[in-house]
Amino acid sequence: MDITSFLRDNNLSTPFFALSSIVFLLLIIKLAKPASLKKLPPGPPGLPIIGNLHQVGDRPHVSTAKFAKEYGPLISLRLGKQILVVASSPEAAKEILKTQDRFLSSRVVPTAFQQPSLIPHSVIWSDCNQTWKSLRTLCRTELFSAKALESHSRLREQKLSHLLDFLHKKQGQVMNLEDVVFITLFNTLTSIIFSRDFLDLKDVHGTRDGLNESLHKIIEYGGIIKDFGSFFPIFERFDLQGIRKGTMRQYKKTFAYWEDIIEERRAHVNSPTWSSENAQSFLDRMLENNFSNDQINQLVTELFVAGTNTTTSSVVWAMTELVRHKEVMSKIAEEIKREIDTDKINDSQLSKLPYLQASIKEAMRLHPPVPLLLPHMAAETCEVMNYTIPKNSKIFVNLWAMGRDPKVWDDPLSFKPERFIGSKLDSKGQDFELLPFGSGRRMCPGMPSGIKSVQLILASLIREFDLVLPNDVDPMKLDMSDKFGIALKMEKPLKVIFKSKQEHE
Ligand code: HEM
Ligand SMILES: *[C@@H]1O[C@H](CO)[C@@H](O)[C@H](O)[C@H]1NC(C)=O
Ligand SMILES: *[C@@H]1O[C@H](CO)[C@@H](O)[C@H](O)[C@H]1NC(C)=O
Ligand SMILES: *[C@@H]1O[C@H](CO)[C@@H](O)[C@H](O)[C@H]1NC(C)=O
Ligand SMILES: *[C@@H]1O[C@H](CO)[C@@H](O)[C@H](O)[C@H]1NC(C)=O
Ligand SMILES: *[C@@H]1O[C@H](CO)[C@@H](O)[C@H](O)[C@H]1NC(C)=O
Ligand SMILES: CC(=O)N[C@H]1CO[C@H](CO)[C@@H](O)[C@@H]1O
Repeated sequence: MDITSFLRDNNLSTPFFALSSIVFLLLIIKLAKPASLKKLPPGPPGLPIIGNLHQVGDRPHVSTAKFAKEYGPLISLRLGKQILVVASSPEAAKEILKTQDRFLSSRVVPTAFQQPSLIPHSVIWSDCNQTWKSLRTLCRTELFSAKALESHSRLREQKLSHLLDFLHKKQGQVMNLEDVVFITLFNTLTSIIFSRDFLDLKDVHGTRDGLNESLHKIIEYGGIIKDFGSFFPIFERFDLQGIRKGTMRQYKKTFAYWEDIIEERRAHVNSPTWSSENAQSFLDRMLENNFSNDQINQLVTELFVAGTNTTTSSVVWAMTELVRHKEVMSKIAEEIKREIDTDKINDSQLSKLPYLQASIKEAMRLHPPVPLLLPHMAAETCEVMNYTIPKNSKIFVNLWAMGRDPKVWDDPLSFKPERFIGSKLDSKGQDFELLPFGSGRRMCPGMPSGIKSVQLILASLIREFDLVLPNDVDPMKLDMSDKFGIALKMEKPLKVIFKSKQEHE
């Protein structure tokens, strides 16, 4: 039967025919519609011009978690001109960090770090290009490979000994855990890079030394949330808030601390008698690769910024939870006593401490040091969970929200390391429920070093000290609220008294 006889036989009226043609046409248009016209992930309605800017606040991990509860695991917000997409479920995280990793692994560079002389040498802020690849390769082989970690274990253990000796001497006094851990980790890293300590435990408030202050200021500038240049690109180049200028000032102060060391080692490395076996430090390796001072300064500062603040945050949050949960603390202490009989704990013994490891995972679940990962950016428009993420959108993965989601975790707000005992769930980027280091091509390259440091410091402190809160404060009444920065920190720093345990006096 041909179409005309079909129409005649069924006595279809002209209006019906016209209507069906329209429907047919619409269908074609819909099918042919390019992905970019599909809809954005849902999100709260915003205001003209500023969009949702006023709704994000200074704890974006918390505000976006609230929106996710209402609008689902993939939401979008508009911050001025910028579209922000936030993933808040393991499935959404997997789509972004695995399935579409190729398209969603560029970076949005905060105003602070948009320094024309330095940004071309960045590992953290480069797109996934040749610069990024070769810097990550250099770091992987020279800093984070099993061989590199082993060759640095002596330094790590030495800095830790300094910390333990210092705390034994200071026992009974109130200490700020964050400060002493930060100094220890910082000196470990500078020893690996420059064969030198830059901070001193005895000068714990950093008054004598401007380096700590400058680094912290760089981190603060980088963490500024109300970075208007990035929301309204027409203002970007004016740096109205002085963020870019301020950061550069601190960069210059920071670089001055190691300028002489670079020149001295450069002379060595360039001398005719130099051979690779003479290399003592990561600096020597960078010089062997013909790095300019700008290249060295940028990489080193990025390693300090990415490596010390995060690791300190992990130690402090874990210790705070352990102070609150005495039964967990005692179980760890027993495990250490049972498994380790040497004078000092070394790297290779950490695998014997599964309950300690479970406790660290549990602390990272509740207090991910980098709660939204570092900002990713879409290099291409692409589709995630049937929504469109337009090119140049900024993307967050909200680890904090996933860690506290009852759909993902049983009794999510309780601190229970037991949940990881006998479970295969790990924090190394394979299990999308727990991603303190991220996953995929942008995953933290420093993870092996970060994990070892956190385990070693916690194990040693627990083994040698009882921790007591000053003024008999009830541990369960500790203020656990957090503050968003490059690393999530406690609103009120943990102040504790270290008491040497009998057998170690
Ligand atoms: C417990 C400690 C640490 C945690 C929780 C942590 C976490 C993270 C996270 C979440 C990211 C971003 C991943 C993403 O954007 O998808 C990251 C990136 C990075 N981390 Fe770590 N990190 C730690 C320690 C370290 C250490 C010790 C170093 C080096 C000394 C380091 C160097 C870096 C670098 C260079 C990047 C940028 C990688 C890139 O953009 O390709 N991190 N880290
Ligand atoms: C890599 O990306 C960064 C920033 O996006 C840029 O400054 C740098 O020049 C790029 N490197 C190469 C080799 O394209
Ligand atoms: C480093 O400087 C910051 C900010 O200036 C300060 O709060 C902190 O206590 C200092 N830390 C150390 C370890 O000196
Ligand atoms: C560094 O420069 C020297 C001299 O210009 C050259 O011989 C050497 O091959 C370069 N090394 C690297 C790793 O590029
Ligand atoms: C760590 O200590 C154990 C026990 O003393 C020893 O067998 C092992 O060789 C040490 N490992 C390292 C890397 O020092
Ligand atoms: C996306 O749409 C397809 C086809 O309509 C559907 O089968 C699939 O379940 C959807 N996926 C999600 C994550 O909603
Ligand atoms: C844990 C830790 O060291 N946090 C620091 C990270 O940097 C910010 C910004 O300066 C500091 O305020 C934190 O104390």
